[in-house]
Amino acid sequence: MKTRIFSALLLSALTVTPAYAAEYEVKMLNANEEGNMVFEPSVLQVEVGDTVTFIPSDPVHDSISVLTPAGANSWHGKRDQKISVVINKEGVYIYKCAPHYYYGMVGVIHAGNPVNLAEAQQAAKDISSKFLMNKDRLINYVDQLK
Ligand SMILES: [Cu+2]
Repeated sequence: MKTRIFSALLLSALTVTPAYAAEYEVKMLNANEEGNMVFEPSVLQVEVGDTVTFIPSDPVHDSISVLTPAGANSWHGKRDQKISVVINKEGVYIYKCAPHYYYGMVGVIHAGNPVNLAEAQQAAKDISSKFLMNKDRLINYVDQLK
């Protein structure tokens, strides 16, 4: 019993220690509770140094960065393939699925302070004006970061 409590304490200590870079997964989906053609989670908070992997859970999706903070890694995933990205700068990242861009299939990652929030808000407006559906989606995602 003592061992079990100790293990639980050790495990919780490890999960809150920032020295360990975390790994996150974002699913590329045809639909979920949020709607059609959607990333899950659509807004993801990470720390600088963490890795985000995009998973082709449903077919005909990809992940391509649209806006990244200055000096940050950008990415260009291939259709139906997994891609991992190290989030190396703090700020807001916006990415899209190319086949479903006009459906509003976009997502947001943010790390640390949203240093480029104003730029991200402007980009969200510009990008959303091109969408044929889910026109409020990206603006709502970015609004969550204020
Ligand atoms: Cu897609």
